[in-house]
Amino acid sequence: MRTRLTAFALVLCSLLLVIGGSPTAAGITSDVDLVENGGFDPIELRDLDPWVVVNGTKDKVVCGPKAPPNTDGGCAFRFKGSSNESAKLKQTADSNILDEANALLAAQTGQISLNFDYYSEIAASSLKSKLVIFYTPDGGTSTKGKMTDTAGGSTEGGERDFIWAAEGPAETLVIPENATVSKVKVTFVNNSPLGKLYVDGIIAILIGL
Ligand SMILES: [Ca+2]
Ligand SMILES: [Ca+2]
Repeated sequence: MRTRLTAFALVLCSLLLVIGGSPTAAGITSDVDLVENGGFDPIELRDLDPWVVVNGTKDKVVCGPKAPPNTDGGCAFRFKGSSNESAKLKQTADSNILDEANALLAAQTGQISLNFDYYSEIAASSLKSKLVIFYTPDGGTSTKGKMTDTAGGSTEGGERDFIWAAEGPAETLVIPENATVSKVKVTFVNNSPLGKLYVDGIIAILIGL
């Protein structure tokens, strides 16, 4: 009987852990999403918020038949090139996200990565991505961390068959334990003279090391 009760207790504990998410041994959230609405879905909303478009010239969320084949969730953000194009898609993390990031960093070193999917049929396409973070190390002075990437050309998968391709800065940013984050901004800048290119599945994530 005792053995059976012990087994039952173990199963119950496992269930509670699963229901409660994926806490670390210390019970701290193991990762924080630094951007929201990285997928621009669902179709009914065509939702841009909380992203902001600057210098927009026909740059917007597109869904359904206006999105490329195999668009995850049905919607993506479309940049349309033009002469002197410098359209920006940007998002600044809100205070709730900063609070979550600082809670994670209170007990562990953090590491930030930026990934997204990119689709382009035009060889002249060029899209810069950038993540900037301002933080103050424990007892230190305000520090700026930055990582960038330039996605260029078409995403031809062979025989004029275009595909969604994974993109993003190859490096990651390491944020010291006990640092206080004051700002996180993710920006995409389109420098394409013509053609359309699409981004979707934008994920900027802070993990504990
Ligand atoms: Ca999507
Ligand atoms: Ca444009």
